[in-house]
Amino acid sequence: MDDTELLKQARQVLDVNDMGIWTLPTSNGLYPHQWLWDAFFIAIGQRWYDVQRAKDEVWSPFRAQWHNGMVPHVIFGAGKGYHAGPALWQCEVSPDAPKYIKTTGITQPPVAAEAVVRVGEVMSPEERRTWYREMYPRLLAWHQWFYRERGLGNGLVAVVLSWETGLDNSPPWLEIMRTHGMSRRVQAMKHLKLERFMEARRKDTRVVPAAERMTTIDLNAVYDLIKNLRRLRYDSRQIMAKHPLRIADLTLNCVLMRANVLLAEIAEEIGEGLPLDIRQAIEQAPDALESLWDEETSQYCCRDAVSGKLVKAPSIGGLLPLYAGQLPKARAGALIKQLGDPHTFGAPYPVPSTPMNSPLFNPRRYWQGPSWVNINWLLMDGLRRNGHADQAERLRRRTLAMIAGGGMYEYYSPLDGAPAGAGNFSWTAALAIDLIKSASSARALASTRGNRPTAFPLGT
Ligand code: 9WN
Repeated sequence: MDDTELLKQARQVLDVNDMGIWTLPTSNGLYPHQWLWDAFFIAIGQRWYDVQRAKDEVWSPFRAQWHNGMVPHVIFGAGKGYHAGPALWQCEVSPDAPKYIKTTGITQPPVAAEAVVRVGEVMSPEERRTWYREMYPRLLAWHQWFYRERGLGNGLVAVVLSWETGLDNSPPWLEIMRTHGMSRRVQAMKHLKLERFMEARRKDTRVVPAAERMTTIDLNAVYDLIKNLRRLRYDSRQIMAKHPLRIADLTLNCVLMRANVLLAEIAEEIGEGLPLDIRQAIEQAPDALESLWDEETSQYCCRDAVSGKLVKAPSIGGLLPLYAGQLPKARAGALIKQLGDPHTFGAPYPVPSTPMNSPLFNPRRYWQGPSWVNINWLLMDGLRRNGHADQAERLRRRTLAMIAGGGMYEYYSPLDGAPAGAGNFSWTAALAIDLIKSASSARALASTRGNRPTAFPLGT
């Protein structure tokens, strides 16, 4: 399939999923509401054919921003059949939740600043400043929420549910959840082998094969952790003292580190002074990231903030420091080596979400192996900023070939490229558009961004 046909198909998916000012992640029924980081990836594609629509997409999750600044991971609409709907979350227990719109009580990686800048790139400087002025206070309130309410005091922030990482079912979180995130109910369920009985009640596996989703035990553990957050009224002081899972997650922290630098660019362009907390977070980022490096296994890891230990089960999150900023050469080199290693991440259809030699690797179960287009996009951006434009270009071409071969799916087997998960998937479509369009417009974009700094050194 050539690029013209791919662009046409991608556009069709986005049009079908378009809800006016926001977009469904998929029209196959698996995710019938608005998801947070999906919206930002979607806008990055929409900017190429409708700037106003892209602005709406970026802005729309902020209509549900909590009073404390958090932007929720799902904004519920009229869609039916989602397995973890408003009745499970009951966010009205929190005085911080918005009154007139139902949401979940957690967040997702803050790709918003990235989307604000990307959409700003295709505007005139004047339009861009207006756009930045509109978005800056909202972004700032969210970033400040992370440090005020989830800060671990060392430049890292805590994540309290795997769903906040966006990589919901990835090995570090499976390890964490299975060792100390299982409620008594779930332990009993496992002990009494009730999994099969519970399986019949699942809604998600009516749409996508069970082998491509979380196991029933793990999903029930997530439900019970949500109920615990609800019991603590989504109050961060309570959560940071009493919730069993508080993790310095790599994916979310890497995205936040990059987002802070982009926020600084935005602030500079509109003549705003960045507050001290965010400036401090930017200063602390190199050491914070280095504290997650494990010499023994030569990889970046998540850290369990409760036990203080590194969580060593490897996942694609371990490569995302490339996206966080400009890494020390030795560290970037180690990650790039892994990216090409045929035993770990160097798969025929890039990039597996779990290394292929991990005991938890499964090519079709979500986040336990399949390749995802949004992660590839983040890696390409990181590779470029770390001086590996050639690798980024190779990944771009192979990602587009994977989409062309399999269709606009949620994820793909890294072994044979077979599509899996939900079809008609919006961020795959949007990022396919971006991967095609941005390559042909690279020079034009560089001139609209002027000489603003894009590299952020994370050590030497
Ligand atoms: C829970 C919507 C979301 C993505 C996540 C992905 C998946 C939801 C689910 O779908 O998560 O948030 O029910 O499995 O893991 O990254 O944002 O596309």
